[in-house]
Amino acid sequence: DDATRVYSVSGMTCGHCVSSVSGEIGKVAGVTGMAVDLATGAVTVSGAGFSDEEIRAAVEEAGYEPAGTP
Ligand code: 9UX
Repeated sequence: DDATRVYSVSGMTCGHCVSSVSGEIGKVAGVTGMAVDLATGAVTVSGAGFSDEEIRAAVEEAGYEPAGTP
């Protein structure tokens, strides 16, 4: 099922942070698009078949902290 979910990520402070997080989330199977808002930490992920756990793991892999929904 297609889904769009919003996650909150703390610790991103520059465009390179955004690139790192986007790169890792982009590796998750089923992700077809994302938008990272540097100012708010809101990370919107769209696609099908991905899990919250996979997204959180990708955020941690990139070196940032997944938090609750913004
Ligand atoms: Mo920019 Mo982000 O120099 O951790 S990469 S602050």
